[in-house]
Amino acid sequence: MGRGLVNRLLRLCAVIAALTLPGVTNAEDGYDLWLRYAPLAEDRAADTAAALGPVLVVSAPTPTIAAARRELERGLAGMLGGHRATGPGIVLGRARDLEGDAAREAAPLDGLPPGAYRIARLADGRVLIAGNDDNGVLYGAFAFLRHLGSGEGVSAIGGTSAPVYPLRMIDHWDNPGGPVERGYAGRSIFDWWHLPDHLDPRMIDYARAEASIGINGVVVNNVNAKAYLLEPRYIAKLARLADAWRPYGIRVYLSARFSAPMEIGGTGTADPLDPRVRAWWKAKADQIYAAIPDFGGFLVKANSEGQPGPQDYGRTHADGANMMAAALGNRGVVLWRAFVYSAEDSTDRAMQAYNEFVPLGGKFADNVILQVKNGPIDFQPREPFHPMFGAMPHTKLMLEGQITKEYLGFATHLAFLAPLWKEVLSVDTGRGGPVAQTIAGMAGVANTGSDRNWSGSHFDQANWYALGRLAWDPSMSSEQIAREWAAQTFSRDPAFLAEVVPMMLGSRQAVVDYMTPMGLAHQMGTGHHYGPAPWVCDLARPEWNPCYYSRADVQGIGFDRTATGSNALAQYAPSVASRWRDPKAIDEDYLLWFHHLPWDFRTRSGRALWPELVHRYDRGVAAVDAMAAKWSTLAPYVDGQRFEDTAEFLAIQQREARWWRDASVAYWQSLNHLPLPLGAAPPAHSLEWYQALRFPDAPGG
Ligand code: BDP
Repeated sequence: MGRGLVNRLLRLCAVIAALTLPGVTNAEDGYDLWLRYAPLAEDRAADTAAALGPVLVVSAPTPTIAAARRELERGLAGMLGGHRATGPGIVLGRARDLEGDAAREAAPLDGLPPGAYRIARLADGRVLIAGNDDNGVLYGAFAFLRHLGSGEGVSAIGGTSAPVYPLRMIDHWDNPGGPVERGYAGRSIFDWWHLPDHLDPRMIDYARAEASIGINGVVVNNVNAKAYLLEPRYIAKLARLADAWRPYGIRVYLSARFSAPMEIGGTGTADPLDPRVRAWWKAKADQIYAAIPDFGGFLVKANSEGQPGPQDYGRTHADGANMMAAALGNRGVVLWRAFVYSAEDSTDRAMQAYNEFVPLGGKFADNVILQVKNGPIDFQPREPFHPMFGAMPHTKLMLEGQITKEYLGFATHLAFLAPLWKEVLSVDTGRGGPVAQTIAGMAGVANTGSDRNWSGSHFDQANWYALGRLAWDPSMSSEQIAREWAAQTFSRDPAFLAEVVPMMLGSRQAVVDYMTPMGLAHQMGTGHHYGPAPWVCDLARPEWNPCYYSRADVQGIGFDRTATGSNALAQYAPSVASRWRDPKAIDEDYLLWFHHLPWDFRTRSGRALWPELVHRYDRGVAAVDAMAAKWSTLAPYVDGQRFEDTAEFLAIQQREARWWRDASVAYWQSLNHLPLPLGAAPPAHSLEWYQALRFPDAPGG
């Protein structure tokens, strides 16, 4: 019997076993995300019901307070099962509306930023959920449910929490017709066609999900934007969404095409210094604010990958951004993307954004925020942090992460991204502290789509969740995020969490290992980025080619970014650069990002570079096998459909991890002509076989 068949039989037995266990239902499809509010264990439910009671709202029932109350009642109804809450009650409201004991308990909220909340137990046994504004009340309600849902007892729940960043955003790369750029979860969730007359109820569940993790801004359309989204008919549609989401503390933003005044305004130019252009944007902003008084602002991708921008008129990014910022005034912000690299610029692509933006430091208006990807290339499985972080102390920057896994196996591969973002947030820039301290906010490129489970896979919901949690508090550990997500989403059983949390925490490193170990990057297939294509070297622009990044040949591999090469290292603070300058001292996760080395370079394991690389590819494949084996033991804790969905995806990941490893090894061998290290399996197919694979149907392109 083959391994595949054995695995399938084992899984089938596990599913049958699970269905006979109490507490595991079979009717879940992932739609409820982490907001399932599954019944607490019998004892816990009884205790909790006795400790809680009716929700007593002390503030005027604004739509946000009403939403908080509804959510509490819904969550408690779910988690208490059949038990009636008979305790003294839950006091819910804004701090300033509280009196006596409750007001005293809410005092720590004084001076905290918008959205802060406090949960406490009053002397008379009532639970207090107080916010320092309406949104704080809502966030407090969700937090209370999250604690209960993660398995904490009422008496253990309490404390004050405030968002670290004012900007906590989700950027959708949704195109209005339905396709989602780099989307692997079906089509867009936004039904522009029926808006504004019909609002899909899913939009409310969407807002609940975002609010539950503290997201307070949503960009509804692709950065490669269509100008017509700024036309009045779309403003009306957007206004309906804004109205629906306002109670959930969400402001809407639009990706704005820089050439829109020409395309839909007849200005004949989009030159940011031209008075007609300036007047057009001002009038456009006024028109939007008339319909959406709390419109968040514009996200702009300019002079990047063929998008129009101020440089088309000999102007700078600051000229362009400031012009749009002036149109918004103090009503909103311009999120100007720093993801730029140019066909005319032959310097190392990793250096181009820094080169273009850092000289403009301090020249941006107060309501401009530069949105910078976590690393200097493009959402790779691992990149060093972007050198712009910390390098522009007089300009606001925010971090952009990609929740949708364009470069990490799409929705199919299990890769928990909190460790990726934490790695960047916590690294010391050498210029004013860790990245987390140099930024004004976080944005994540959405992974949502029309799939029932929203994210294309059950475990990819965790990445959406993690982005929100880290934008609220970047000091949270990946482990804590994984634990609370898994408890709410699957099972609170400690035995389940003890297995699934470590599995999640190791999953991203596994992807790094089997795709692009030791600092390799961008070895993915052309266009769609699905699967390995390290051999591609004939595309028109050098930096579109995987060979540009690997620089592999008969002698060695890696991109020399030291002084003997592109000197990208010089863009980092001296304290950081000095850590990375020496290939013997650098963290080997970044080795080939910064160094071109001979295949026989001695790595820290004692192995030469070539066997070390093969070792890491194999380690990645083995880690996926281990995840699949682990998951197959977890059926007793997970409902049938979600268990099986995940098991099937893990089987795909096992196959594709081998594909990545084998195709990469075969290609490097064709260059270095070195034998495989002792014990390493030869690739399953010839290099030509891998090179001949084509994927015209790959999603997300
Ligand atoms: C790249 C994607 C491309 C995006 C671009 C961006 O491949 O689809 O438009 O980033 O961030 O990762 O603008």
